[in-house]
Parts: sequence; structure tokens; C-alpha cells
Amino acid sequence: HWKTSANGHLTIDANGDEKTDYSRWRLLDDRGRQTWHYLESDEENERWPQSIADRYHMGLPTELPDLLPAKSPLQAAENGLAFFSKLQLPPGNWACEYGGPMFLLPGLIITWYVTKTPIPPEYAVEIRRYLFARQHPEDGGWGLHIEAHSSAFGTATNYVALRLLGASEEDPRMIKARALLHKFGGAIYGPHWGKFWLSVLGVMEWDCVNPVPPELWLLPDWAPIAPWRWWIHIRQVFLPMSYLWSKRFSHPLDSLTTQIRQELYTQPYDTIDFAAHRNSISDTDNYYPKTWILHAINWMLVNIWAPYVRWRSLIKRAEDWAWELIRMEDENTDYAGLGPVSNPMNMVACYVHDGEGSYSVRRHRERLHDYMWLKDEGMLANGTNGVQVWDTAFITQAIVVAGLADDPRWRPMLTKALEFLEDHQLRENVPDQEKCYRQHRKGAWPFSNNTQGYTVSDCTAEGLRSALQLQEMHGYHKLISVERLKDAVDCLLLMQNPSGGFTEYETTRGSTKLEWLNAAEVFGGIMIGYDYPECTTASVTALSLFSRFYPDYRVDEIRAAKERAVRYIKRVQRRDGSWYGSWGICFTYAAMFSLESLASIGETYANSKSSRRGCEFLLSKQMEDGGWGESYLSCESHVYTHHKQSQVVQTAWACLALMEAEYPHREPLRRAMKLLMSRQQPNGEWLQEAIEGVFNQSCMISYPNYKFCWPIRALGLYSKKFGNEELL
Ligand code: LAN
Repeated sequence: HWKTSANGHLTIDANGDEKTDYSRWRLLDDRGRQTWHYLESDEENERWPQSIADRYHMGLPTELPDLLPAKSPLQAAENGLAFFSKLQLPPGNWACEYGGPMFLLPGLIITWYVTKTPIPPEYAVEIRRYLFARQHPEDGGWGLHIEAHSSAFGTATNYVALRLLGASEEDPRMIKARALLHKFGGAIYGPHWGKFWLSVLGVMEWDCVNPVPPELWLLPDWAPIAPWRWWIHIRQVFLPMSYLWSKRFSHPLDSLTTQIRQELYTQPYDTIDFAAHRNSISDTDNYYPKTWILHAINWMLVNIWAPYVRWRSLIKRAEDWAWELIRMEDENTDYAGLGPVSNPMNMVACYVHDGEGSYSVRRHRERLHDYMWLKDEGMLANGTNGVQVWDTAFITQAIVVAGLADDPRWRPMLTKALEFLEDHQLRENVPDQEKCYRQHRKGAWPFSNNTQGYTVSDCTAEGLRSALQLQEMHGYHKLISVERLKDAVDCLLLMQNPSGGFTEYETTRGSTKLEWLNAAEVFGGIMIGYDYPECTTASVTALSLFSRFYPDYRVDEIRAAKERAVRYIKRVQRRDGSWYGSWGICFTYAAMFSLESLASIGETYANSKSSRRGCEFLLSKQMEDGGWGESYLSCESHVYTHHKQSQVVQTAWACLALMEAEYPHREPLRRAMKLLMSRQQPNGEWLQEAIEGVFNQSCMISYPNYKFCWPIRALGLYSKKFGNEELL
């Protein structure tokens, strides 16, 4: 089932690797479901022409013309939009690579392998190219994310992925990777998730994996550690993991996995005492060491609970209930799943429970394609099944804020964007919402599409805001009824925590002490849903805008919610005036959302201490060349850290923050505008710079469309505020 070389049309790339014919790939966007297709037949290749977006995303020349050079910020914004408009997809949304994490592909490939899913050979070729392209040339390893240092986790799992995809163990790059892995002490020095996947593949023993008991799912709801209280992603990963751990499922040994077993360790496989290495972890991987409490619990689970207590009927009840929850998650998302870690694990669980030919396994097979993305370096797995709603909302807002929404040139494009947002607003709660611990979702917007269908507070806020801007402020057809706008508000109001802050997916359900049980080692702050300045401020801004048009709807509740939220925002502002950002890098990102939300309730530089301090913080970080540039290291260290160079995206964020806060002096902004304009290419585009996003404090993730929507918004807003003077 595992053919790893494509049928025809192959060439050899600069590294000597097989490469598919990029003129045969197409991105299909079927109402927000994005999949890549390789057209083997010449006839089909002719019938379905490659679009500009296809070519752009694959790094092929777009052949878009040079534009009249922009002299003023508004012209620059329009040139940027002229380029970016060409990337809108037929359903109305924008798409892009959503890579960064380096632990997604291995899980996916191991899943395909152990479920006997044929990998499309052209995928195998391109994934191999991607993994080699992302191997660190100095030491031959891979890290947690594309910019991170090599780790045992990244190196062991990506090495295995490459081997499964047909890379030879004698390839010099593989020899180098293996040498590094051995320097780390071998695959037994990887973190929990790495050990889990290797055990599923059958190249490690389950004894090496710290316990993941499904019994936890049987705890009563009031129990302070009951899994329904955990952060949604950890809970949804823990779920199939616990099922498979309990089943001790491993792929039966075959000739390839027999070989891999001999490659991953510093000594022969049969001589390794795996049980003694449950807690072995390389320093490179140990971002968040386990607490002594967790060590004690694990010891008890391994030495007492599992061998002497865990009785058969309890195991069965726990597995049955875990399975029921897996099934509900699959059915509620049409097998697309919450994310790219839990979804492949669910597929393995379906394979174990339902068997190879079952509907669940077949549907998962189709759905996993929704996570794949093709770029110039090859094929990768995205962090979600796309960025559809999020990016479409931001480009819509950019055009509005830039003052271009009434221009007939952009109206058809914005109408399509609105149609897309309309189509993906969630209309109903999931069936049996309480039983599967889901948050209310009627009225919400998700991050990607309605198939995934998870409520996200700030996605709801941005969706609502975009709809209001187009429908109420600019006279676009009222595709989304007033009732549905109110549903979105209702949904947001349900998401506020007692602290006043907002989490991303759900209200906070557990105590911060749950962090003591964080077993992942590579991520911090993952056990419960926390308050986030970005989610809170986005909600405030959207509610403010809503009340402008519907001043009578739930007036008191909205006012009270906003007041509590603003108190939270001020409380978490640091002494230096900054906010720590959790989803974008980092203090610059949070400053934009915070200052904008303060402005939405009338607090600006002139009248608010908080706003003024936020502005002063940003101004103190402006760089020599007029731009802003912050390194991802800020996220890890929680201390503002400059990037070596200024960045287009962060420059735009800082300017938007200052302009929304009505910072009165124009000079710093003018210098920044010049910088944005000087980085623009003759065809209107901006080039990719450093990575923009983050999650779990340690893992970076790309938002390539940000280099369009934020500069366009900043340039446009500048010219709206200060007039369209010539700067270049
Ligand atoms: C995302 C992507 C979008 C992001 C924003 C909407 C930007 C943010 O404001 C709120 C949080 C959210 C929804 C978010 C949460 C965590 C995600 C889903 C991700 C960063 C994309 C990938 C990440 C997910 C957890 C990756 C899988 C890794 C695990 C540890 C399970």
C-alpha cells in the first residue's frame, strides 16, 4: 500500500530529490474545504487551468504586471490590494500555508502507515522534499517548529517520517540526522508525544510511554481534574491517546519497521530497558519539565494502578466511554476533527475499533487531505484545516479601515468575502452539546470553516465586526440577518470568564493548578483555557461596534461585559505599558488589539493613562529604519526581544495600534509608512519575512497573508488620518 515514487512527470530538484511537476497541481476550494490535486492526465491538466493563486502558493511566477509605482500610502495600499485580490478563491475566501510546527507531518504519516492508507505517491515525493528542505543544515536535525533548534522530538519523528516515505537510511542527510539523534541519546530521549507515536508505529515499546489512562474520563464532572475541564486541544489529544494507550495498539512489525527499530537508538533494540526511560528527556526538548507531583502520579499509575488495580470491567467502561467521545467528535466534524494532532489519532482509534474497511476509516482518509498544503519547498501539514474565516475577516476589515470599501473596484470582491463569512457562521449547536463537553456555538464563527465548526471567541468577534462593517457601514446586502448578528453577540456574552477576560474556545473550566499535571514537556500553559488579551480585546471591539448599530439589544449586559473586560485588560497591562500576546509575536501583536479595544470605548492617548502607556511602550521599540521588529524569542522569554530586522507585519501592527489610539504625532508613523512602502515590490506584493504567529508559548506558526492585510490596513488608515501625501 505504500508506493513512494510518483508515476510520471518527475524531475530532480537541486538537492537531487525527486520533484513532481508543479504545473500539474491545483488547489480546490469546495465551499471552504481546501484540497490539493495532482492532475496526471494531460487532458485534465488542460481542462482545469492553473489559477494565479495556485501558482502563487506554490512559489511559481504569478506574472502579475508591475503597477504604477506608489508615491503615497493610499496608492501603496491599493497596489497591495490589486495583487492580493488575485488570490481570492472562488467561494470568497483567502487561503495560505499554515505551517510552522514540525510535529504534525510525522503523526499524519505514521497514521497513514499503520492504517494501511495508500499515500498518494506525489504526496510522498513532495513531503520528502519538504522535510529535507526543513532539515537544519548545520546539525542535520529538526526542531519543534521551523525556526527552533534541533530536538530529539523533531529529529526522531521527522527521521521516521522520512524513512516511511522511502528515504534511504544511507542518504547522507539521514546519516547526519541519525548521528544527531544518537547524540541526544536516541529516540528514548524524546518527549511524551514522540514516544506515543513511535509506540503506535511499533518502533518503541509502550513501557516507555508515561501512562495515559482513559479511566480519567470516568471521573465525575465535579472532580477538579476531570478532563472536560482541560484546554480543548489537550483534552482532544488525550482522548484518542488514552484509548490507544489502553489498547496498547502497535502496528505489527514489518521489514521496514524492523530496520527503523535498529536506527533510532544507540544500542540494539532488544537490549534497551524501555520502562527505565519513561522520563528520559533531552535538555533540548525539556521546555516545561514535569512537576514532582506528576512524577509521583505516574509512578503510582505504572507501579500500582496498572499492574494491580485496573480491573477489566473498569478498563472496558473507560475505553467504551472514550470511544463514544471519539465517535461524537468525528461525527460532529464530519471526520475533519478539531486539529491536526487529535484527528490522525482519532483515525487510528477508528481503525482499531471499526476496522480497516469501515466508513469511519474511509472518511478519515479523505479528510486528512484537508490538512495538507503545497508550497515551493514541497508538501506540509497545516496547523488547522485552513485559515479561511480568520484571514477573510481581516482582509475585509483592512479594506474597510483603509477607506476602500465603497470603491466599485473592490465591491465584487468584498461581496464574495461576505458571502463566504455568511456561509461559515455556525447556525446550530452540536447535538448533545453537554454530553461531549462542547461550548455553545450557535452564532459563532470558527477559525477555518464550518465543517471543523468550533466556536472561537475572537473569530466570532472578527466575523461579527466584518459583517457589521460591510452590511451596516457600507450598505452591502444584508446577507446575515439581524437575528444572526444577535446570535453572535449572545455567543460572545456566554464566553466571558468571571475574571472579565475571554479564552479562545471555551470559558475556563479548571484551576491553574492543573498545570502541575502537564505531561507534554514541550508546551507550556496548555492544561486549561486561559484569559487572553487578544480574545478579550477583540470581543470588546466587536461588541462596541455592534452596540453602535443596535443600541437597544442587551444593553446592560453588553455594557457590563465590556466594563469587566476592560478592567481585565488594564489589570494585565504590564508596568512598562505592554501586553503579552499569546497568538501573534508578541507584545507588538497584543498592543494592537489592546489599544484598538480601548479606543472602541473612547479611551485614547489623550484621555487614558493605559492607552498612553501602551503607545509609549511601542514608541520605545521603534527601530532605526522606522520599522518595528520583534523576535519570536519574546514569546518564550516573556521579555520583549528585538528581531535583527524590522518586519513589515509588525510595523503595520505597531502603526495601527498608535493610530487607533490617536497618538497625535505624525513623524514616527510617517517613517514607518515609508518603510512599508519601500519593502513593497513593483507588482504590489510584499515578500515573506519572519514567522508571525505562536501558540503554547513555544511553537511558532506562519500567517503568510498577514504581510498583505496588515500593511494595507495601516497604509490606508494613515492616509485617511493624515491625508494622502507623497512619501516616496
Ligand atoms: C490556533 C489558530 C488560530 C488561533 C487564533 C484565532 C489566532 C487565536 O486568536 C486564538 C487561538 C487559535 C484558534 C489557535 C489555537 C491553537 C491552534 C489551533 C492554533 C495556534 C493553530 C494550531 C494550534 C493547535 C493547538 C496545533 C496542534 C498542537 C497541539 C498542541 C494540539
